[in-house]
Amino acid sequence: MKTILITGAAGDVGTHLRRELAGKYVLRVSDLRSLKKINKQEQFARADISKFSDALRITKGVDAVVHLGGYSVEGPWDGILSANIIGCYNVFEAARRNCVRRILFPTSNHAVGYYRRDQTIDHRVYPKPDSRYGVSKVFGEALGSLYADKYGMQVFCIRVGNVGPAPIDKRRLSIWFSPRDLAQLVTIGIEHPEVRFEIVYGVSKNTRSWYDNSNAYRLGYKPQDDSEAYAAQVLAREKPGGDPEVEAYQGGVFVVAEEIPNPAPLPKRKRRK
Ligand code: 15L
Repeated sequence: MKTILITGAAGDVGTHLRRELAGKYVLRVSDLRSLKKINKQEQFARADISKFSDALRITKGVDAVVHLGGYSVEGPWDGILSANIIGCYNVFEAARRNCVRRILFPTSNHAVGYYRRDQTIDHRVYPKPDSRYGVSKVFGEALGSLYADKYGMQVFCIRVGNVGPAPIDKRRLSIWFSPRDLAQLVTIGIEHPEVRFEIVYGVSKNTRSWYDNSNAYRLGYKPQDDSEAYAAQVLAREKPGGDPEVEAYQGGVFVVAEEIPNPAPLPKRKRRK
């Protein structure tokens, strides 16, 4: 059985993924925070990926990395820099030094959030990040491209929409990613024999999608879910009006967001006396 490192395992996406992949892989689950529950066939490795020594330690001896760790929303530049730029570099470089060839990088719809909602975009479009967070995801994609070309690593970038049991609002009807579709696409990223450098969209087969996800389909992705089943109830909850700027762009509120507090703050360290 392959051993897969999941960084940022305590977050929402990590929690869904661990549940869905249980029993298929040995999961080395890593985070700054403690995990509420550690399952059988999971190994917990606490790490601060902004420290290279931690990144080296957790990537040792694994078959692939799913790098979820870091800020998952807009935030202060210092935090984005340390977790998503330095941390991301550390994970790629540590994996390379530990001869781990395959990295899955769950990037984000916010790497391309400044495309308009009336546009359909594919994996070849020029990045248009909608936030500093989005810029950090573009950085990770670019780093993946470099490590694939320069070092022959196998890099699978998933521009994740919104993962959850059901779509939560109108925008998410276009970018919803059900947990079982997430698990299917991640499994393709781990197992597909011909991955060199790929960008795919991490979304279900949503009727209202803004993406041409043909690259994922080419690699065998067959999503099982469509947000349309929830559309009536989601739209009934929607308030009329709204900021035209937010409504125009795929990134939604991220195009106007400034510094949102980190949902995964560093644990308070005890002061040394
Ligand atoms: C993301 O990239 C975030 O990680 C997630 O928290 C959601 O905000 C999602 O995008 C979204 O666009 O809904």
